[in-house]
Amino acid sequence: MSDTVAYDRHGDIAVLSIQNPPVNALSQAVRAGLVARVAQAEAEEGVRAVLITGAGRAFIAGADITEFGKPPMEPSLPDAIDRIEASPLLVVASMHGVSLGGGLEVALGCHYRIAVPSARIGLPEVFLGLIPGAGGTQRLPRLAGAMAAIDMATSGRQVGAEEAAQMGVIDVVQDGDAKEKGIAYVEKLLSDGAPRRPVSEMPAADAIDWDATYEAVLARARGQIAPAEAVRAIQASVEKPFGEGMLAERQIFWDLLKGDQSKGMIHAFFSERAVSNLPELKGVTPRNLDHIGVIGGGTMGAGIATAALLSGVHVTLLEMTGDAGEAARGRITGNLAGALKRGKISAEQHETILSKALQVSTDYASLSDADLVIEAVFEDMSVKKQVFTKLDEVCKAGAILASNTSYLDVTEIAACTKRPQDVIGLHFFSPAHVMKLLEVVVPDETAIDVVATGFALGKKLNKISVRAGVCDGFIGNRILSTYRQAADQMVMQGASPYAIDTALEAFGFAMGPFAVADLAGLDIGWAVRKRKRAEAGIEGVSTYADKMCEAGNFGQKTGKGYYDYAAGAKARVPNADVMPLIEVDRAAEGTPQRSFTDADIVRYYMAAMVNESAKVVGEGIARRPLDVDMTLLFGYGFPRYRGGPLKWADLVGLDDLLADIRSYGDTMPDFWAPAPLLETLVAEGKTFATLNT
Ligand code: 3H9
Repeated sequence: MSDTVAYDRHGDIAVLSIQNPPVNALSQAVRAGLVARVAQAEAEEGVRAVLITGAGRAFIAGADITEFGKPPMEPSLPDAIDRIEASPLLVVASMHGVSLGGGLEVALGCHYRIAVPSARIGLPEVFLGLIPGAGGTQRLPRLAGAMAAIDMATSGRQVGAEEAAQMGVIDVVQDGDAKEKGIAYVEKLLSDGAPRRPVSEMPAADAIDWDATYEAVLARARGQIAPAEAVRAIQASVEKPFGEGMLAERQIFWDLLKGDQSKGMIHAFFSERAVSNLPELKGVTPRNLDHIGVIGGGTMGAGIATAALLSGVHVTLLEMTGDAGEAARGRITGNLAGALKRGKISAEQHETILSKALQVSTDYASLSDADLVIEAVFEDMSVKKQVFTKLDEVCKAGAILASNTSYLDVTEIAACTKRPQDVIGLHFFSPAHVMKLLEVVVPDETAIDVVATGFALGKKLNKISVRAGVCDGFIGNRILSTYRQAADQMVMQGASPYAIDTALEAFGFAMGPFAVADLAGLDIGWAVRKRKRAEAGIEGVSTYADKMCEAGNFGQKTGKGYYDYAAGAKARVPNADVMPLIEVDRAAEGTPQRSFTDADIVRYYMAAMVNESAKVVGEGIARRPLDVDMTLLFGYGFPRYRGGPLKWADLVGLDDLLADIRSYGDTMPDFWAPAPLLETLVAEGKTFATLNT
């Protein structure tokens, strides 16, 4: 019989212990094992109760996500849980670690539930574009009420044992070993003569205003459909008998599983874990990371310092003057106060960080002992080179010298030092203590343990780290620059920035490109354009975007950009000065005008993004398509339920996309030159996913 569910006797109790490391996912073997072990307990002389526990660090983390998309294998999870609940024996769950999704559903199929105080329960299926599919939406409302079930199933949040007990989901919370406490609890239930108590036989929860709740959840989910569908499934638990409610839940679950949103989110789940997992780093020991230096205390430097301090690292921040140093300290203090307010650190940690872990200095010599120094100074090659030359002089042997540049050539920066093997790019995203993405930019000469240390730093700082090769803009900003140009092309061809933002926000981007530009500051792009024109020897050019900046409109920070923010950042309205400036450029360029539907806008923008992404992968700047997907998801507001640009491309079909790219190229052949990798994949009938392994 199955080893994935161990069986022990403790007097008249059969103890079933799930053993499927690392997190006891409910694979087919576990489901079959549970059913078989319950039957064994029923058949054995003298068994009066069954206790279900999880071996290792969790009760059960849910259905086995790797089985999704494969042909169904018997027994199904709902059938296995029905079988457990229907047992004539008393069935009890003893929970520790997490009980998520199908794991909580197994516990809800038991007649009683005990948990240790640190246990957490949750229905995270929405993060996979799904709803609970094994009775969670039917049993949970019967115990906790419709509103509590809706909260859990639509937010996916984890609930601690005490709160779960107050909700009526857990019967007893007791500290100690889950198995031992579970056995003692079952013994007590048996001696008290406690009856079987199947949740499916409990009365349904009270009705609520279903349509209003559905609409509210739908509006909050920004295009994701699963949360609102969970409301409908919970509605079925109230309005239909248990069996029919289960069928309704099952139908919704299967429809969602077949849909693109769950495919995108499941791709994101696995890619998020795979992205920092580079085969060449296996077995490579990272260097020390106890003391980090940060050069420059502006928003970026202060953010990086904050992230490092929050992860327990000692930071020395270097500024040019005492005043600038104090301003930097003020920024970090403000960031830490935010972390304290949100409960990320305790008052004591806050105090220790400010009094002991942070040092502000104006002397390069204070970096002599740092294990790694990151510069976040002005984005200019000669300034960076001055900094690195100085660092090369003062830093100890083996110290890692990192640049936070977002565009510049890290190989060239490294070349001005005598230790190019110790130089790396660590591209954080602003605000660095909040944004999850870290691009680890690796010049050819960088030592492998330096790369490993970049990833170790990312892990320590709780970032999603992506390996990037050296090119202008690396992975993210290079692709951004291309799809931004596509947006600008559409503006010249007849779409307004507002129509473009609206279409792309409806597609699921957190913000459209022009709203993002306003947030980031229009002066940044202006400076880059001026630099590139100067490098190319072009003078006297001033586009509508330049004119907006010349008028002092840099976006949100000046109150006006593409939008007018007089009524606040969220109450943006189009800036009335912008369209007339655009009209002037359209007339001057003589670009043929056309109309764009929302779908046309999305297609044009996404085609540019996918094409550049394919070039980035084809050139080896990103190792795998999933590296691009995670970069866009965690750094650029790409909707998670679409998985990333290359997952999206696979889902919509590469041949149609290539045909569109070729058709856009009729007027701008250089910009729209198809990526060779995309052409190869189409010719071979393959998808980007085939390159992810
Ligand atoms: C569901 O239950 C549907 C049902 O309602 C209905 C069905 C009919 N399956 O995250 P970690 C792997 S939907 C397969 O690094 P942590 C993970 O990929 C499911 N594999 O550790 C990783 O593999 P690798 C609802 C899984 O300590 C390894 O385990 N449940 C699963 O930071 C370690 O994971 C969820 O959505 C799984 N369910 O976090 C829970 N879970 O080492 C999803 C994990 O090869 N899981 N793996 O990279 C989580 O939230 C976190 O993994 C957890 C542990 C909190 C459990």
